[in-house]
Amino acid sequence: MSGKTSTHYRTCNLCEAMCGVEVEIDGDEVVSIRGDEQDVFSRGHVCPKATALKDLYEDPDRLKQPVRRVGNRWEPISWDEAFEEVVDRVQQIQEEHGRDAVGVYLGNPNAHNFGTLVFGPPFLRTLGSKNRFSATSCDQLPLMLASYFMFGHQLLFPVPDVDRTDFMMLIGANPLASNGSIMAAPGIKKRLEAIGKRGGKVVVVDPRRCETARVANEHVFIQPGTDALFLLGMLHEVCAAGIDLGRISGSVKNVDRILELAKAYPPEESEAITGVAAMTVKRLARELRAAPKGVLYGRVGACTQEFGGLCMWLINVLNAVTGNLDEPGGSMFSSPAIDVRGTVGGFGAGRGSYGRWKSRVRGFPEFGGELPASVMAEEMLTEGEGRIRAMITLAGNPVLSTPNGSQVDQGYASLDYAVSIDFFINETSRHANIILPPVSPIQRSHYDLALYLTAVRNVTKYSSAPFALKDGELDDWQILTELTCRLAARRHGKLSKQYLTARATQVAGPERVLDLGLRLGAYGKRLNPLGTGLSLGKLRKNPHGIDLGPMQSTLPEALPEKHGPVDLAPDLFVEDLGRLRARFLGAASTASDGQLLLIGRRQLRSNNSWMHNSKRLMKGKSRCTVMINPDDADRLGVKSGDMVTLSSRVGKVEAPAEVTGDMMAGVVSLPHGFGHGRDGVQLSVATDHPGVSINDLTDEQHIDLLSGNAAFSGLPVTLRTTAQVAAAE
Ligand SMILES: Nc1nc2c(c(=O)[nH]1)N[C@H]1C(S)=C(S)[C@@H](COP(=O)(O)OP(=O)(O)OC[C@H]3O[C@@H](n4cnc5c(=O)[nH]c(N)nc54)[C@H](O)[C@@H]3O)O[C@H]1N2
Ligand SMILES: Nc1nc2c(c(=O)[nH]1)N[C@H]1C(S)=C(S)[C@@H](COP(=O)(O)OP(=O)(O)OC[C@H]3O[C@@H](n4cnc5c(=O)[nH]c(N)nc54)[C@H](O)[C@@H]3O)O[C@H]1N2
Ligand code: SF4
Ligand SMILES: [Mo]
Repeated sequence: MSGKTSTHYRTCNLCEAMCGVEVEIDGDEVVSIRGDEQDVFSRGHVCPKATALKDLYEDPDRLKQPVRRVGNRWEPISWDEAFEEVVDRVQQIQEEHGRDAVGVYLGNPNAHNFGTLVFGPPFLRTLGSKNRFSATSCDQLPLMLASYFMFGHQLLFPVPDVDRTDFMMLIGANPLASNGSIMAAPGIKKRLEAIGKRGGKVVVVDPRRCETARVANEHVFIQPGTDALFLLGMLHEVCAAGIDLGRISGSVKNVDRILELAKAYPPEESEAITGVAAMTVKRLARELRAAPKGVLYGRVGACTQEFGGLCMWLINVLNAVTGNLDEPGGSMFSSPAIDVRGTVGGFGAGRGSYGRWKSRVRGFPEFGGELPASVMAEEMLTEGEGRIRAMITLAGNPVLSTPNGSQVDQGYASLDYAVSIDFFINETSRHANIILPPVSPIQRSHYDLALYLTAVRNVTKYSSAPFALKDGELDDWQILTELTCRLAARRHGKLSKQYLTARATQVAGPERVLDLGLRLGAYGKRLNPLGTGLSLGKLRKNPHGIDLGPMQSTLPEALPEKHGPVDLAPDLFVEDLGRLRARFLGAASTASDGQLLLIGRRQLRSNNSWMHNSKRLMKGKSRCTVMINPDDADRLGVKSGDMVTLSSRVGKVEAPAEVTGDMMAGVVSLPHGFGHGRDGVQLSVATDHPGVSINDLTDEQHIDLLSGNAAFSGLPVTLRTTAQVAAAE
């Protein structure tokens, strides 16, 4: 420490809220982190995780150089040796068994990382494997599928205009814990409260009275996994009362098809299944229609269920037929400074794709070049031609995050070779032969290429790197470009177009790419040095960000030409209604006798599976508890604090019960991201608070057959007290 501190402004990369933080720095030490009051987007808001950026940076368990596994030991090796070995082995396996023999899994932090977003795709192209997986199919895949088929682009994310709406219904979202998702809105609590203050209403539809439900005007309990039926009931009522497409009526097709199909779903028919009274559905439909500006918003709880695709489609349809699609206060599309949906600046993220190839074992269609994570383990474990023999895992922890984590664990253990690009030896990377660790997030420059697509205001901000990287420290983008160059050289020679392009990309580096993207974007300075508008230089001069104004109506211009008008009723979705009918209408209950339905939950002091090594965040009593309704607890003889065992088709876990009236009867909740007790995990704080993994219960066969998304919610489980289990055994 020099005793001389300096202040550095940046964006917190941990969740989608993109809060501005003020970081006090002394030499290469982080002295303090607090909210940046001048940040144009977050205005000082931060959550308890912001300071954990410092914990991550200082974490003694964080790897600072590549390591190679030798039996149960890890030995440090040089970057050069590590890159050579990885490229050798990948090349050898692909030569012997085909390109698809090396699989890839991309985790959530990639969405927060400019380097991996820009330099990951060239690496994946060079690798050329069709066995690509990501956290998307455990998350927002149904939303992207709906965007692809309705709007023609997988990244045309509908964003609720929370700051201007009069009626907002949140379905399966708990932004008070998650800070919002596909709705970047720092300080969401205030924004939601403001709706009520201006005379509007917030309704939360959730099987748990979650933190957001407590600040809402109304909370509606719903039986997990039945939201599609609830939404169809809403649609029935709205259509019967008369629809109004408003300004976009000329840019929409298949309206008649919607009017026709809506007739078949009166809410009276589904109330016994959803648990939402028909009267309530009718009233909510009336309130939505009557609101000057209203919006339905569905997230993880609505996506990760058996009919997630239908839910996301119906939410868009309801927003459209109430005149709220692409209107201020409704469901809008952002206009970011760099729009990866366009082709300008060479970003050109694809429109999307569906069904170009299928998974080998279960025949699931690809979406956007990826197969569902639910089939990943079987692709490793099922013998035969085309089996995955090696994995490259980039910023992901599928052993804890994907369905049937124990099977994924086994799958990884069965591989001939595995590489993790990660800074921790955790549940997944412990299977790696080599781990390539990037620097910690606070050490790099930052620009949110992906998340501005989901921001409730158009904003833009760049954070420079606070410290110069030391010898032997590499960032993700450097790891990826080096792998790409070496693989291209090995495959095509150093005079090949592939190698030369890879090298040129590496030499350009992130800042040049970013500057070009900003200049060529809608607010850009272009290439004219005297022009006004955005450039990297301009962002450097505005370390608190630049506000580009509220979301604007963008239809029909935003629709890709090839696609034509918004398709309100794509065949794929309409046909899936048959599956919904077969599943529920006619059948009495979704759980067999004595079973409960499992849902997950997020917690403010946690972030998926990888923030449990911060002492500051982990202090206090265990949060990995099974929440259960008092009536169920009475019936099953369970008291708060009792150890209970949950079991499903695929496994069982044991955790303390927490009896609470916040849970709907018949439903239990366990948070995800825990389960650090596995052998070989080197996270000293997390392993002291191991908890259990909900994904040792979730089932790779319990999925949304339409989208391939994991159906975490609504899984039938059996609950017994540990004493009952012992007596039975
Ligand atoms: N049951 C259940 N399961 C769920 C969910 C649920 O609600 N319920 N939620 C799902 C959702 S929405 C998601 S997004 C997934 C998340 O699933 P994953 O992305 O697979 O898991 P994470 O826990 O986010 O793991 C991130 C990994 O990246 C590493 N990492 C962090 N930052 C960086 C970085 O900058 N560079 C590199 N190279 N590595 C980094 C961390 O050490 C960690 O190992 O989980 C899903 N799983
Ligand atoms: N603190 C914290 N913040 C995070 C994360 C984190 O792990 N911790 N993860 C980040 C990630 S990767 C994501 S994707 C976002 C997710 O952000 P959100 O979508 O807001 O995620 P959750 O908090 O899991 O909220 C899902 C809600 O759905 C409810 N639910 C479960 N099943 C059903 C159902 O069948 N129907 C209905 N209607 N509701 C249901 C749950 O009870 C829960 O309240 O959060 C991000 N932010
Ligand atoms: S809400 Fe918390 S974790 Fe999310 S960006 Fe803000 S400070 Fe970071
Ligand atoms: Mo996520």
